[in-house]
Amino acid sequence: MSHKLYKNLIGGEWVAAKTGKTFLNSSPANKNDVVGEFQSSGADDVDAAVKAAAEAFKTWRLVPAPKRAEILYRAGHLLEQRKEQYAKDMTREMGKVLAETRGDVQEAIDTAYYMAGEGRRLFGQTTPSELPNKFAMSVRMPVGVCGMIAPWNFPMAIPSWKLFPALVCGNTCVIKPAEDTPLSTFNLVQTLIDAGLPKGVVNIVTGFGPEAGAPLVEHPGVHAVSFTGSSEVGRLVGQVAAANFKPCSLEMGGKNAMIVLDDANLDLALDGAVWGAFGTTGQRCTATSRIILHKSIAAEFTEKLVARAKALKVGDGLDESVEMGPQVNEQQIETSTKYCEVAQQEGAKLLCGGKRLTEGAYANGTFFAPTVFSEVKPEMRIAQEEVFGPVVSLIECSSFDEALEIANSIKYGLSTALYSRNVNNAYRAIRDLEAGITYINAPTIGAEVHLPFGGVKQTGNGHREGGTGALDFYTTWKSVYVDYSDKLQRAQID
Ligand code: UN1
Repeated sequence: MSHKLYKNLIGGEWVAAKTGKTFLNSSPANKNDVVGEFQSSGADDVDAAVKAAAEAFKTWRLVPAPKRAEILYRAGHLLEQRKEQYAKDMTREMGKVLAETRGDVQEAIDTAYYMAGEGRRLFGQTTPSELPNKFAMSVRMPVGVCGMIAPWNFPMAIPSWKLFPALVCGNTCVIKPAEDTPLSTFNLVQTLIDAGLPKGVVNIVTGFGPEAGAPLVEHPGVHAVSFTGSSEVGRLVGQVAAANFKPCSLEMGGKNAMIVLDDANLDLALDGAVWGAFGTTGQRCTATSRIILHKSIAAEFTEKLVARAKALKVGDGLDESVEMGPQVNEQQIETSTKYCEVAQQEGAKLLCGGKRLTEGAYANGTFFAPTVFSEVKPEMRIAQEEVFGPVVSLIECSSFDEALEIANSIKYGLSTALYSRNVNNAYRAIRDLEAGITYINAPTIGAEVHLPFGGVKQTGNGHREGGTGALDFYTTWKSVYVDYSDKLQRAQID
């Protein structure tokens, strides 16, 4: 089957990488289905893109924010019209089921409208001066050229979390999409171009981390870096950024716990567990990967969860009846396989799944069976390390206090959930769970775009995407003093 060749977008032109190399993007449901051929870029390509972004910044920063926002409104509208096609492209390139890829495009639409609204806000502060006849305020200024490295699990939503706030704030961008999902970034950026985005304001450089991602982080012309991905790579990104005093937003791993107490609505908790653990094939940084069960309901919950996991229809996400798609690539299958081995060596009990699916229609794809482990102890690796696959660990507890302690006994702190009908427990969970997100009677996944998204501990480095947190990252404060007294006034002295 013939496939399309995609080029980098630099200064508004589609150009081949100077490396002369390309790579193929194929479907995880069927490796023979080639989605497209993309540029395998290197440092020279990144350099050209950063220069184009720097040139575009000279004029883009001067476009009034409400006018910049109009482009986002139009892009949101176009995304609505293109939602179905872009969802199909996304399912084809990364595997998650159509209902979810539609949701992913919807998240970009939501972000477009939310951030477009910021065009007429971007609030700063006005505040009295300590001196007479003097006016004081703070205003948001764009940061400059922003380098963005995006993951494959939310191939349109997460690039939109990065691009849209950056743009409304007056920045220009160079984005490197994940090598597994470049097409969704192309679709997103094409929409911005069709909505009227000027040349060079967003540039795309495709390729792999070491060759294309590293030079983007290192480039002296990049003023801020936004990265979503593994903690391993995030640490490197953070180190390079720190050495250059570059603002750097890192959004990384999770080992998200759902606590189910003895007073929970068990059927509701089950629905939440299935969705939280196996939605997106477990490949969300917010995925439910630990379920902490009160011992009095553990047996019943476990039995029902295993039945639900076994009944899930796994297959090609383009088939509307499929409930769980493939994992994104061979590497993720290897990781899931490895953790299933490690868990069993540690003494966890495999209740279902635990292996790759290879028969029949699964033969050409990277499918992994929905997997449940019981008898997991909080300190086991399967309870501590991120798998990023359809693998969930059940841990028993005797009390709410113990559940909170287990939930917090990890290095990550992204999302958490409590199922309980006791309002006192709910408020304690909100206060005591060490995480950037806590859900009450809802699973660990499902963040909305107008609230801050991110985590504590090793999940992040203190920044937030979504909501006004994104504006804080993509702007820098300028404090302004206007003295209309016509004389020298000395702060702290006169
Ligand atoms: C991610 O897991 O990488 O909250 C992002 C959610 C989605 C975003 C997840 N809205 O699950």
